[in-house]
Amino acid sequence: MTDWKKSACILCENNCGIEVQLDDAQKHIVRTRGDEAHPASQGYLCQKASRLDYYQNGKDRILSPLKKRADGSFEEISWEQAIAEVAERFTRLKDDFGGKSIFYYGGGGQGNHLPGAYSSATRKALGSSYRSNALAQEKTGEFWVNGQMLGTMVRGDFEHCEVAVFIGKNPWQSHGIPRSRITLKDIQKDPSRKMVVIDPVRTETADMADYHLQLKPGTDAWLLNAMIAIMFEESLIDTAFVVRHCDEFDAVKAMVEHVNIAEHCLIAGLDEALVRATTRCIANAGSAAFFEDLGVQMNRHSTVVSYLEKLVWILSGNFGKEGAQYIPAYLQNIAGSGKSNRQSPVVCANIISGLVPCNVIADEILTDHPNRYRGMLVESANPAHSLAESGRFKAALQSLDTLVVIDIAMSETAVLADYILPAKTQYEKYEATFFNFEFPKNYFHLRHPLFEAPNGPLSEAEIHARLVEALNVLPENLIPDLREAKAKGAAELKIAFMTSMQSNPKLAALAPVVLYRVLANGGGATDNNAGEGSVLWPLAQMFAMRDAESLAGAGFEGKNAGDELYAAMLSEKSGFVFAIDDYAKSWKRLQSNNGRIQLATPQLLALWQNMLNSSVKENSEFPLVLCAGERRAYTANTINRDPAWRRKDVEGALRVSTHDAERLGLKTNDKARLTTAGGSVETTIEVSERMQTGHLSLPNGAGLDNNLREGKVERVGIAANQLTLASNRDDFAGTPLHKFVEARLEAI
Ligand SMILES: Nc1nc2c(c(=O)[nH]1)N[C@H]1C(S)=C(S)[C@@H](COP(=O)(O)OP(=O)(O)OC[C@H]3O[C@@H](n4cnc5c(=O)[nH]c(N)nc54)[C@H](O)[C@@H]3O)O[C@H]1N2
Ligand SMILES: Nc1nc2c(c(=O)[nH]1)N[C@H]1C(S)=C(S)[C@@H](COP(=O)(O)OP(=O)(O)OC[C@H]3O[C@@H](n4cnc5c(=O)[nH]c(N)nc54)[C@H](O)[C@@H]3O)O[C@H]1N2
Ligand code: SF4
Ligand SMILES: [Mo]
Repeated sequence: MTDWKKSACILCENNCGIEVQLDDAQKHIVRTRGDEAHPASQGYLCQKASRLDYYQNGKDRILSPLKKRADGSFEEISWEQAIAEVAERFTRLKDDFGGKSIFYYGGGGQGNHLPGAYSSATRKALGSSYRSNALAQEKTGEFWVNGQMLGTMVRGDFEHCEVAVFIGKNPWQSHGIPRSRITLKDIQKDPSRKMVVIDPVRTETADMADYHLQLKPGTDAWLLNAMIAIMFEESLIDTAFVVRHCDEFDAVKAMVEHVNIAEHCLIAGLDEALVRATTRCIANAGSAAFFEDLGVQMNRHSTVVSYLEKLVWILSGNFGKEGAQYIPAYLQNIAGSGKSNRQSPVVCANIISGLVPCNVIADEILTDHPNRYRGMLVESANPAHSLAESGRFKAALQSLDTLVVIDIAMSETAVLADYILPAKTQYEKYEATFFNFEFPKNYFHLRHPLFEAPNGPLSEAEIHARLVEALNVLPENLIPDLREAKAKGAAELKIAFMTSMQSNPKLAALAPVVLYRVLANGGGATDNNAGEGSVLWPLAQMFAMRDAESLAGAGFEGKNAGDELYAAMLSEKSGFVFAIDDYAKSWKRLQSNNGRIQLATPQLLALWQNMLNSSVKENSEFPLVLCAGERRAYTANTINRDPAWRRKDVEGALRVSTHDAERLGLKTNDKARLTTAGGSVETTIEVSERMQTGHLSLPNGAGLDNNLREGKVERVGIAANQLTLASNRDDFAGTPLHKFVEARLEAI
């Protein structure tokens, strides 16, 4: 076994720091422990991190570029041929139909965000302007609401809050806050702190809560209306905060006047006294941190719920102070502006933060509309499995003129491609994420390669550099000139780079691959050789200009602060703190027009009114509600493809309440038929006391197809999106309502 090497776990957005030992052949991860020196995770790991070798040595790895033959099988081709033909096919689409006909999907998953940075160059070179990724099937509604109210994203300070509120979020399993289980236990142990969980399921997190509002699935909008109305009725509003910092209070007040608290609690299936006690607990606390996640973001009225959730913490004065909501420093803002000033070309869906709603992509392809998408580049994503109504989405991918997939493995998406470009795994290259949202200290971690890559795969940085070169968009002398400047020193390079970008604004978009070619001439990350980390150089310089104060707080000061930050990015193998703020900083980061929080806008009010006008209807054909994709002990999207990685619940059973199971005569391990408007499957049952009557739950990421290339497909478990419909989506943001899939269940 080798020495302990540092990296990070890539199975969820926490990216906990790890130390691993490899086998003698340097092929496998044989031991894993938490990296105590990592500034965010501090040695913390959950049970999934010990299973990372299932990723590194995963099923169905692709080692050579592949081209689809007419008979549907794949032919191995050289990189020269692959790059030339992909560039040629996309160029033809661009010439015939415009670059807008080439759609880009993906760019990064739970552990890898550098590919997305490099792909921006390829997209620019192709003139491709429509894109999307998983954020547009979960977070875009919230991004837009944040944009309306605050002009930027926010997070909650769970480390220091008096009251923690989780709505549609199960951090015990899904994490999302650093060292989740330790933070949850700290709150539970401290009698002066409280935990509120709003979830129809009695989750592991709910077990720890002081207040568990176990509402009926899909009724959060009614519950939150009741809570806001209670705040008005019981004078629980932080009036001083509202007067000082907020606009449009009267508009909210006018809306709430029509809310009947008792009726709304009844719709949510909750005891009014409990809702009142919970509301008081939140509003009277010195501070409260909130986390809303998929349980509401993939559910009925999701955009309105995001809005009402924010009203609760704003009206109770929980922003810009310790233990409340904050705006973190960022290197790369993955949430975007939250603005929606563009629509998709075929169905005119709202594009939020630059992302086309995932649920309309198939509609934008399966049409004869002249502006339909005709080509697609998919990278680090598996939309054929992860997007709603996979049958129809696969048909859409197959009907494209050209589909190119950059992946490490033969995924459900890759198998449909005309060309597959094999990538190095996240442990064979420099890699990082921009999931760093902590505050007042924020950190960044560039991971160094653990393994030598096998012959064949390339990093995305190299793939995009080759594609951009093949598209003939770089001025001939640019790279030699910049390399010459680099040889003279960092200051010379900076001047030469800035001058070339200013002289030709079109070049700025190609900067990632330009810098990769200049900074990363092979090998490891040293002062002037940054591997795939090259794209961090401009991010470091821009952060130094944008947020010198926070950077100085972390010890990077003076005119070379940007260079020093970049050097630390390359050298700090456990990650490091790049920004330290004080709590008041969130106020300076507000991006609303007048520096005040907007409690209402005409669009928000219109959505809210629509929700209040709506009603809850029973569906006699599908009387149950299925949560299609919940996070469990051994789920991790489709990052680990081999079902054997799960230590338990290998198949991913359908969880059914005791009452429903008795009614249907079902026991754990029985088979049953689950039917929705989208499909019908046979599934294994787990009777669970955690579930309420009428509610069913399937895990996410199960039902993967192994052995796709050989054609002898092996599938274990249910792929949740066999059962979902793309039309089951939020009216405004277009995000799927996967947590509210009407269903019926029958014993077999
Ligand atoms: N183990 C594991 N962790 C993960 C991931 C993984 O695949 N596996 N994926 C990561 C990713 S990509 C994401 S986006 C996050 C998601 O993290 P979460 O959002 O926490 O994950 P989910 O389990 O999908 O949904 C959260 C909760 O919503 C509840 N819920 C269902 N219906 C309703 C409802 O009507 N109202 C309310 N209030 N709640 C409801 C469910 O019971 C569940 O407990 O997790 C990340 N972490
Ligand atoms: N019904 C239902 N559907 C859901 C959800 C749900 O709860 N219910 N959850 C949704 C959520 S929140 C999310 S985030 C999405 C996730 O869905 P996707 O965004 O599609 O992400 P993954 O499934 O993780 O797929 C990642 C792909 O990247 C590949 N990969 C891994 N490492 C690398 C690399 O270094 N380079 C390249 N090029 N490729 C790599 C993997 O092999 C895999 O094919 O799923 C969503 N789909
Ligand atoms: S899966 Fe567990 S160990 Fe891995 S990053 Fe998430 S919380 Fe950390
Ligand atoms: Mo996600």
